[in-house]
Amino acid sequence: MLQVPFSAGGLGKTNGCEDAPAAIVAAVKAVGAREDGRPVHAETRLVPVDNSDIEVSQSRILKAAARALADGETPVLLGGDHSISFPAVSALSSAAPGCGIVVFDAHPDCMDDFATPSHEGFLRQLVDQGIVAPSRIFLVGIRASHPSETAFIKEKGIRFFPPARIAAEGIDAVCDALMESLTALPAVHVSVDIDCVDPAFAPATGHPAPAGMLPRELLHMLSRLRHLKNLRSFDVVEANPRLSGGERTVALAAAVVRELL
Ligand SMILES: [Mn+2]
Repeated sequence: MLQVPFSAGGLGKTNGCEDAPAAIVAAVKAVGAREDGRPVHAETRLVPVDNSDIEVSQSRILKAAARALADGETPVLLGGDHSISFPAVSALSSAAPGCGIVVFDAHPDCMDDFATPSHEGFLRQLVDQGIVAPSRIFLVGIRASHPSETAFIKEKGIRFFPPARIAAEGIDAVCDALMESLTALPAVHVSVDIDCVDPAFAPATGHPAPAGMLPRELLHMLSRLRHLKNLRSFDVVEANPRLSGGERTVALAAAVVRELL
């Protein structure tokens, strides 16, 4: 696990997310096994980010992820705000051109940033900078889009699976469709923004959106996705231990991480 205590990509709305990596690691170690009983190895490294310098931090995150990939590891990045996915995916895209990305999130994170990728706009920048083709991006749990984001997603043909579709079609049907698209790709990154889950279960996050996924739905999808042979890296982001309900949000983030290790 790579601890990435970075919150400066949240435009002031994610202060406190820098406390999440250490809290998640502690919660992972406290249980120490996946739900099926298999022990998890909670080896961690700290990525030396600087919360007063976004660009320096992003380049250090990229370097850490690239090194892990080069060493044949499957990096699991613990954020931090969602902007850390930009360097994480950039590293995978260099190592495995043509890679895809699955993002579990309440929001599409496709706002127009104009500057360094933020937690609201990292996905748009991955597309606009040609780092990931929109046809290889899959959004799960989306339910709170700005009209400009909806327009961007539709124009680019990015596929998305809102909670309403999961409710109507069933979790396994959605998972089957997703996995069929993913198996052919050279590599896949999975990003879990904890706000994909309903705020009843994960309240301590910067932009909670009602009527989200159930924790069980998320864990079920992840337990299926982890069987893909081309899954090469992960991140878990946007938990904020300083907000109300921080403990149960961190505990859920840790449960997600354990399923991915
Ligand atoms: Mn997000």
